Amino acid sequence: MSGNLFDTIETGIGSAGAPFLIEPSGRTVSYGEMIATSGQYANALAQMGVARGDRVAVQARKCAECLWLYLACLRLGAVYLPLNTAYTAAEIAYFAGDAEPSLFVCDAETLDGLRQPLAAIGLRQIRAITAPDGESMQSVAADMPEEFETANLSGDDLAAILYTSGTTGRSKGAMITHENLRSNALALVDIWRFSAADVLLHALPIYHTHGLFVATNTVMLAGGAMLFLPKFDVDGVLSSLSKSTAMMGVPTFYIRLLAHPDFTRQRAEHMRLFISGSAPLSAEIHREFTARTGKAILERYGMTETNMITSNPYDGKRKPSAVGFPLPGVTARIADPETGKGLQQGEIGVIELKGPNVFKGYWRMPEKTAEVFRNDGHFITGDLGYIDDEGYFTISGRDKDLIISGGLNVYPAEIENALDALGAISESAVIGLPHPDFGEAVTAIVVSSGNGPIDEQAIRDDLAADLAKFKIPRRVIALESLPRNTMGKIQKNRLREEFAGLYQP
Ligand code: MCA
Ligand code: AMP
Repeated sequence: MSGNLFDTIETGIGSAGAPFLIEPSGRTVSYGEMIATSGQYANALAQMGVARGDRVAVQARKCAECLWLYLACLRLGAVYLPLNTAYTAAEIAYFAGDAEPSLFVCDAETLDGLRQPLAAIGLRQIRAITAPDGESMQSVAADMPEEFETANLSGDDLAAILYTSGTTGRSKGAMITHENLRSNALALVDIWRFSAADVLLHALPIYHTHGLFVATNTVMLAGGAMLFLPKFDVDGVLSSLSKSTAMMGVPTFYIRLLAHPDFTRQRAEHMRLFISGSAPLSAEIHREFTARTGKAILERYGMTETNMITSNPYDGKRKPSAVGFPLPGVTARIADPETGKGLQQGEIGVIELKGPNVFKGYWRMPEKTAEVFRNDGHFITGDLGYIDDEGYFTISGRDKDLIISGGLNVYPAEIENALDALGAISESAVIGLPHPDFGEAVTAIVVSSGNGPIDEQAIRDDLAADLAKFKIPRRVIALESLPRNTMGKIQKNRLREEFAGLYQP
């Protein structure tokens, strides 16, 4: 069989009439319709001149049409490049300039605003995903034949590029292959027992690994259905629980559900599985959830570059604060961050792994790719952890300067560079502080350049011109100077300690 992920999806479909996508309106799209529509979208892409290996960038609100486009890219052998809807035009221009997509797809409302910055970098083919005119992806696809011969690919061919920021420098496009996605989703179907009887409550965005690959690919390979909510909102989720069997979420989902009095044992009764990932789920929330519902959240751990790495067991103890065992086919170890030498059980080191899930490298950045692999082929995650006496992996910290806010990654260096470029600030340190809703909150500690007092809101507004909202510091705190060690390095730990209670109720 071809290495094309779509062929594996199609082979596994039991009946063409089985439901695939259920929208809040009640509209249900069957697997047969999904195959037909993705064929139309693939024909539309081909007619627009998109060829195998070409990138198709997409920044659009969550909708079924984005899924048809994703599947069409798989079928054609094009490379799907989803982008966070919060990204500003300046951020988009960087990604598009770097990835050089042959087509950019966006919402009808953002089309006009993006035309100029994209034209400035030479990108001319830009379309709305849906629009009343005849030019949108949806309109063009509607007139296309349903039959499309899915490209016969190698598993090593690219399926997607997802941008991840770095601790220094520019964002990097992680190149994900068909086999990365296929192997990972098959493992997840197996260990999480997904089947055609499942209905996944899908409330995640679909521009990241979690909502796009972990959720969607797993459901499709099992032949199950998805209840496709436009976004996470507690009321929408509460009213959908009785129609679902499983949910995947970031910790903020569970924090918000627990904060709602209507989230009761009875509401959750119908669900066989709640999964959490993308950020640490506190032991407190894990226990509170079990006390409320009688069910234990299954926590798993992954990364854009690797898809899912470890998971707590379906049967057996789902340990609070632990992320479980390596997935089938994945080998993971704890290593000395400096030397890469394997450490003993119980010792803290960096988590490293090998397996069919590990990406192909960063788009056009061979040196950056080389930096994240050991000579023996292990991928270096930058997450610190240990293996406990029962073999469970536990993440204890990060060997990378990263903040995770509501499941979204923010790299302090990017925000510090933007702050330092403002005339009012001479230097800055951006840190993550404990936040009751988002887990961590982006916080800027700054030193004034002496041209008057720091106006917190003005600084936030200035940053928001170019940076996505979730990256904007919730608070900007001015100090006389930043604490430094004898080497002159800013001591972020001291700042984190000093301001630890800033967001506590
Ligand atoms: C929205 N805002 C945020 C965030 N989301 N600020 C910080 N962090 C966020 N995550 C901003 C909004 O722009 C708004 O700004 C204000 O915060 C309040 O928004 P609110 O209505 O509370 O937010 P929301 O729309 O309800 O969204 C919160 C959310 C959402 C539901 C937690 O961020 C979300 O769906 N996160 C999931 C992200 C995810 O899928 N991560 C997976 C990455 P203002 O008030 O100024 O307008 S994949 C990954 O990490 C790996 C591979 C893995 O292991 O999965
Ligand atoms: P991303 O770059 O968006 O793929 O984010 C990947 C990072 O999210 C990992 O390197 C971890 O730091 C973090 N992460 C994902 N899942 C978990 C988890 N269950 N517990 C703690 N951190 C997690």
